[in-house]
Amino acid sequence: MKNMVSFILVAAAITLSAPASAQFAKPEDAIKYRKASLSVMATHFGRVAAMANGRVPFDAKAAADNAAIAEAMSKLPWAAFVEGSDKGDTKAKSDIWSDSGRFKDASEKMQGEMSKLAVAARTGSMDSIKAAVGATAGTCKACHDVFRKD
Ligand code: ASC
Repeated sequence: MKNMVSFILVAAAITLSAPASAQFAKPEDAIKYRKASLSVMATHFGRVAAMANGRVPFDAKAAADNAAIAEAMSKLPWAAFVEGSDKGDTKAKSDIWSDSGRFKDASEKMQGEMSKLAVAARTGSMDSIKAAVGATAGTCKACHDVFRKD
């Protein structure tokens, strides 16, 4: 039993620490994956933002549900910025790989603000949601300004 538990832990550690490139057969697959996860994130973030901006009536449950999905999605794109996926159907700038520390920092800022938005949405406070939507959108833009081609 102890051996079995050890085996499972070792297998999980190897899987989670496998190079990101090993999770995608081709660079195009990684590009598709990160675009898809960013697109789903933007869709659900946008639904919360629409409420915060008064374009859509406020619905506390919908805001919390959408923010939770956006938060989950915010964790996904980064493993798909694999080496060699700067070419192809992508607006990713090569700085993502040459200045990877700065890119990681930018991605972590966004994830942090998106998590705060999910917390704010669970409280149901429109003022907190508005502030968190603004802060989150700021982190999206900051990263796009530096790392995305027009
Ligand atoms: C969004 C979205 C982005 C950001 C950005 C913020 O809703 O899809 O990329 O906000 O426009 O400036």
